[in-house]
Amino acid sequence: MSEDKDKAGFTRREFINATAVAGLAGAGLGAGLLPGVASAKSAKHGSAEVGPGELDEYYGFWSGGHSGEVRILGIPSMRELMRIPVFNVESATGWGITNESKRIMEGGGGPYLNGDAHHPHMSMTDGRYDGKYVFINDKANTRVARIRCDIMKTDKMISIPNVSAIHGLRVQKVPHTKYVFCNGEFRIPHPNDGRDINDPKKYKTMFNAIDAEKMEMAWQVIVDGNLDNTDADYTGKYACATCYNSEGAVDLPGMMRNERDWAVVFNIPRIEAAIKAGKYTTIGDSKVPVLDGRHGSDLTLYIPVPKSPHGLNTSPDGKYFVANGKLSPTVTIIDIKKLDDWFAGKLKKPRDTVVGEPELGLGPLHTAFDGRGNAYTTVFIDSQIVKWNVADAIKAYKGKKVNYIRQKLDVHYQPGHNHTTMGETRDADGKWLISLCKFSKDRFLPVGPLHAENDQLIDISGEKMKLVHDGPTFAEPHDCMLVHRSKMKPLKIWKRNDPFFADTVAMAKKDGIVLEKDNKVIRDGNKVRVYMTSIAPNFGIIDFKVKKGDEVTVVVTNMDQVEDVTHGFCLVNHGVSMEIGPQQTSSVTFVADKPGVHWYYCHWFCHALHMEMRGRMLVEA
Ligand code: CUK
Ligand code: CUA
Repeated sequence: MSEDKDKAGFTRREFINATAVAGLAGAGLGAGLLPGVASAKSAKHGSAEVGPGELDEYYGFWSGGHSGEVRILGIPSMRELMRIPVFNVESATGWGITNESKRIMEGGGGPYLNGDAHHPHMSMTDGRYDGKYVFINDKANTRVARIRCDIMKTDKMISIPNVSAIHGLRVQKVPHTKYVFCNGEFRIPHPNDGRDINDPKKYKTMFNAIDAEKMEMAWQVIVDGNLDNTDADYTGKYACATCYNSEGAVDLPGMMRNERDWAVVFNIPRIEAAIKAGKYTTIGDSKVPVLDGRHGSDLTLYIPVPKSPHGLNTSPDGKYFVANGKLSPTVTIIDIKKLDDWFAGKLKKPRDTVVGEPELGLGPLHTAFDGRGNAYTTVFIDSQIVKWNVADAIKAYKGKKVNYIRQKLDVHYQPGHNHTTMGETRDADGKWLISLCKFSKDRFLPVGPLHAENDQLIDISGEKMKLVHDGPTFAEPHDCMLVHRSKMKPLKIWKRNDPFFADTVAMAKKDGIVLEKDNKVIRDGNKVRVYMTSIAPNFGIIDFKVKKGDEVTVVVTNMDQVEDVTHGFCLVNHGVSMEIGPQQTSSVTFVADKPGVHWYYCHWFCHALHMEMRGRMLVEA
């Protein structure tokens, strides 16, 4: 089979050889020889097959659940392209080990060793993905992180004050993502300092808005009940969240008592005006403006919907919020225009904003849209995806005899989220649907008591949904989002002035170091800073001496300019590992507490002499 040639005229094999030869000669490849991306056709529409060397049409961003990470899959091939460590500590890249990643995790109150990532969502401008950031929640440690899509690394993390467990997360879609909205799920006393622990009536939770650009808290709104999922509208005026446990109970039977809970609507302009007018409080040491949005507030609207609703999804035509019933076989369609009427005092009852409540099956959890007026709802207990027509469901609610159900497709098994290509934006294109199934049971080779989950790819381009692929995944993608590749512009090589390692550059500057060429050891009391370059297959320093007990910081700058030539720095028996991409600077700090000879080596395969790319740390007793 012939290999595609890239722009520089190299085949893949020649490219690797060229790097190896250039390295052997002791010089990196000149910038003029940077290989481009192999030209590739994209997959045929309607086929999930993406041949060797061909590129996928969509980037899929998958949450990694309690693995704490985010994964990038190519769609429709379902090939896993990358893992982005976020709330987890990761061995290969040194996430949670390097100084650069630790600084980011400290912003979120960590590092913790675990996370529980549910909802990855991309920043938008005018209701369309802008390719800039992906935001993700951590339910386990009440954090929200941001991934920069040019480098596909986490660049900010914050800990959300005054709440416990961040669950639902979505971005403001219009006019642009000024806020990231996220739900505090569990109810706790305010402040949570030992008071009221035996009095659940005094527990509360809050709806939170984060300033997306600064990654700082903007405001919080106290609610009744427990917040679950959320989404924003296409006017920039409203966000809506599902809200269960209207009973305010702390045990399961108590939370099940009421027949109805709520979809809560947040009026963003009113919230902003209230803050401007100083009508807010703060809690404990936190300076974040806190508003009271409980029943009786004019900042919110509580729409009663059947029993413990779960997913909340906005239709891409901007007309409706859809709240998924979970313990009711229905979803509730809320007309967003009628919210204007409600807040203008023109409606009598909150339920007057409801225009449909189709019955779909047992356990509706999440709904996706195809941009052609159809919705696709996962029904967990029935293990199905139900395709239904929104306009017909609204007609049926008015009493017309129409069948709004278009098709029920078995999925395998027990689906949670589902997601369509571009489906949470104005650009919903109705090509592919992903069903994230919580159980795989018999679909794959058995691998012990712990099973893979099953992410299924469904072709929705025609009249009928068609299951085309089973994709096993590790714990536990709750949610995903599918972005057309035209929206993405990831870098191939780091920029030397990238803010990701700016603090390390500043430290080097204080030491009088030029990172791009200096190979020097600086002693500062019992602190030792080792600055070195790396060019395949050499580290700029192959041995350095320190004393037992020194705190050592190793800073490596990768001077290779060749795409895909990443080096590593791994110090044996010290728990030290880091990735250094082309033109990146990475650093790690540890205590040299073991006298003797300790080898460090490059652990990212970079060159024919990769095995030889190493050096010694000599620790004097
Ligand atoms: S939740 Cu998991 S299936 Cu966290 Cu979005 Cu619905
Ligand atoms: Cu450098 Cu392997």
